[in-house]
Amino acid sequence: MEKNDLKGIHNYTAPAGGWGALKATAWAIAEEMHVCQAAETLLHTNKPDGFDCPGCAWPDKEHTSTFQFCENGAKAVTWEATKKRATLDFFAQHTVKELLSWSDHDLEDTGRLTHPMAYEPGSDTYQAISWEEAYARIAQVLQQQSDPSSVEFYTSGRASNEAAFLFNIFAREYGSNNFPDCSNMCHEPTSVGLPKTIGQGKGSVSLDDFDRCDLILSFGHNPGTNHPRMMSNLHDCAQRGVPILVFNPLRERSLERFANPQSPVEMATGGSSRIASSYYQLKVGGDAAALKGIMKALLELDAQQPGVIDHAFIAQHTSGFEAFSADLQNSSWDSIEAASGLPRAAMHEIASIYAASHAVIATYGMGITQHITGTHNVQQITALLLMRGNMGKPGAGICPLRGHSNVQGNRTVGITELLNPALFDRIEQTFGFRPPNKAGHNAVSALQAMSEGSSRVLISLGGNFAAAMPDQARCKQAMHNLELAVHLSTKLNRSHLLIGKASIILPVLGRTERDVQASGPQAVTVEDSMSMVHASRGALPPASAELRSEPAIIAGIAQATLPASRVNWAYLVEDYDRIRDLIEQVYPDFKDYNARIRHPGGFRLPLPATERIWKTASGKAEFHVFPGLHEDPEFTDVLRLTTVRSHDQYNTTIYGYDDRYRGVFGRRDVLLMHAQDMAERGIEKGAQLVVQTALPGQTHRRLVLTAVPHDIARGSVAAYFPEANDLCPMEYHDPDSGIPCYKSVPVTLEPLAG
Ligand SMILES: Nc1nc2c(c(=O)[nH]1)N[C@H]1C(S)=C(S)[C@@H](COP(=O)(O)OP(=O)(O)OC[C@H]3O[C@@H](n4cnc5c(=O)[nH]c(N)nc54)[C@H](O)[C@@H]3O)O[C@H]1N2
Ligand SMILES: Nc1nc2c(c(=O)[nH]1)N[C@H]1C(S)=C(S)[C@@H](COP(=O)(O)OP(=O)(O)OC[C@H]3O[C@@H](n4cnc5c(=O)[nH]c(N)nc54)[C@H](O)[C@@H]3O)O[C@H]1N2
Ligand SMILES: [Mo]
Repeated sequence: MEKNDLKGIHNYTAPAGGWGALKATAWAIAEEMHVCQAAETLLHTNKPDGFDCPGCAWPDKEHTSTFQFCENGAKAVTWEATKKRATLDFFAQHTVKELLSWSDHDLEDTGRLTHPMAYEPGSDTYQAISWEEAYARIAQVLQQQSDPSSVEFYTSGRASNEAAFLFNIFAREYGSNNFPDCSNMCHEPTSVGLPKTIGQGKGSVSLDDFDRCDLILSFGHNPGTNHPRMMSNLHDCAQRGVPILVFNPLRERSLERFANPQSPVEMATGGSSRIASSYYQLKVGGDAAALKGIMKALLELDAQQPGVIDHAFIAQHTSGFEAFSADLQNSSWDSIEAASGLPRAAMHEIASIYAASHAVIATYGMGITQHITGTHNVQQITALLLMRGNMGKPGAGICPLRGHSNVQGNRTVGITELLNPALFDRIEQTFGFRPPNKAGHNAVSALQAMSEGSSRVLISLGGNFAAAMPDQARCKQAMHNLELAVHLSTKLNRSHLLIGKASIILPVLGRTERDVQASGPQAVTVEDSMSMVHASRGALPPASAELRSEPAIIAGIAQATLPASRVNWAYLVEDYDRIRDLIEQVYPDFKDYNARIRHPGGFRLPLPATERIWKTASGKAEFHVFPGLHEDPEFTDVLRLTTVRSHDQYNTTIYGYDDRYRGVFGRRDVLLMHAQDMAERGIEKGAQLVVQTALPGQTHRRLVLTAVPHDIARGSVAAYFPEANDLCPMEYHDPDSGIPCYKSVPVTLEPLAG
């Protein structure tokens, strides 16, 4: 690693992974856990009789293989299984006002929450209450609401299927369809865009397809940090000689070179493998234009060499291709180049590589979804695949990289604000009540309702809603407006400290911990990003004797709130098999649920597109024209700010201050910029800059950051989430999916005065 003259900034030139990753794991363990317990715990991660890693939603083959080393998985596990505790004494000694001045890292670093607590305004502290008292207080506020749709039920994607299902049934019986959830900030464009194109809101590939593909197109994700177990699959593909084309404005080290900690040879010899065969540094927000360019080049190639486009597949399986290709023909190369930041020659080159391949997987993450064109972006990737029949055949398909380890499962078992008469019929048949006939709120509309005062209560099943959302000033005000906030959490975070009239923290068991109910130890289930459902069983003793499981807490609140409930809550919680039997009644895809999760590796939910069955309005896979190229009207002299995760964080959980592969150490206050963009503006390395949102009426949004030259596309700048969230206004979201545009905020820069 080369030193740089700016504090904490280095040039990282080694491959990603390797011994650095092993060292970082050892450090995380030493910091958080007793070493013997750590070894035992990590060996239980992603095993048939163990717990599902809370780190990400990437699948494991059969869930049976030997221990898969994963640095960031180890951090996620040890952060939860930490020996540190945020005790009642701690809360007695620190007022909420004081804690608000602490960093996100320091808040969570206090350790696991140990006791149910309520906010006491007199002392401005959280103080112990009993579980029964907590349930009674929550029930009282809920029962007093004249309109049940004034209550928001937020879900973060770590909740199990069992917890999410009970949460959804409780909310709907209570009378609310308000389900803001972390997926609204994450893969909502996938959930909205894919059903309209291929008839399912989920990916279509399995791990076996990675063994059979002959080309991978990787758009806007950073797997060395966020899906480290995927690196093994990419590494295997690269070693087989599969070209991997990467589309990313930042040069991410793990997508260039990777030393696989699973490979004894690479570890012993200090060797590494190339990952990307070509790296295309398009502009932030340039994907839709780049995709159009590639598809336009493909049409041109087909005119010269008929057969490049799979016309037979298109005729038999798709609709809308004529209008779609006419739009491509009408888009000019000049405008495509300007909007994508890629030269025409690159798009021709990509089209030729694509045309020579027969089984292609396209992978994508937040670099695609968190845009005003997020849904269009997803649909353009699908269109590219459809043009050569790369859907529903071995080695081919679409692979959205889901975020939280069970975010996909949460949606499958009912966390959705949309009215769904077929689902409501099945809920009515199963439980004897019908959910209300009023569409609910997603994350953005929930926060709008809270800030306007029409929503009065927030119940959060995990997560850190107010810190993860854009527009921090609005989030704070929205939280302060509430009559009651209830947080089911493992650790202290900022949302807990934004207090309205009343606030209650309920400490939960984590994935790693034993969950024992009346019938004995319980397993929960989760769905990974390839639609495999499997069991997860914790192994560690609970962090505190007071902890309760998420299903038990939801049942406790429900029982207290709805004395005449149609659901026998206590009975369900005694044995989670009973919850799964009900999930199966409401969702027939879970047929033989309890039997099938007892097989190692679990089972795969049906994915019709994998069999070329298209559950769309037309019964075919559909091409959707994206009539534009740009994110939104261009502004003069603006840069596009993208907000990304460092290597040392899990969303709003900040493990530490290093971002090893980007060469940033001990700080997070950086604005990564292209050296020429700095030179043109007379910005020196290390200059303090005021970053200002350039959207009309939003120029009051400002943040001071330090300019750091980085290998990033011209016209694009990057900063860390969540620090930069206030630069993104709530209204700046994709109109189709509602996802906030965290990845392309137009900004201007000024030197900090003085
Ligand atoms: N260790 C760890 N693991 C995690 C998480 C974590 O925070 N830490 N979070 C989990 C969650 S909830 C999620 S959703 C996933 C997130 O996983 P990712 O999708 O990898 O998340 P991001 O860090 O937001 O990075 C997105 C990538 O997109 C690139 N990018 C930015 N703007 C653009 C653009 O306009 N176009 C293109 N093509 N690329 C762009 C960035 O340079 C970056 O490489 O990871 C999950 N796993
Ligand atoms: N600017 C910007 N903003 C973003 C993003 C971005 O890329 N840029 N990404 C967005 C994305 S993809 C997502 S998914 C959201 C994340 O939004 P959230 O899911 O709401 O946030 P997290 O930071 O994952 O939540 C962390 C908290 O979850 C709690 N927790 C951890 N484990 C458990 C558990 O097992 N049970 C319970 N009940 N609680 C638990 C802990 O108290 C911890 O403090 O952020 C979004 N915000
Ligand atoms: Mo996410």
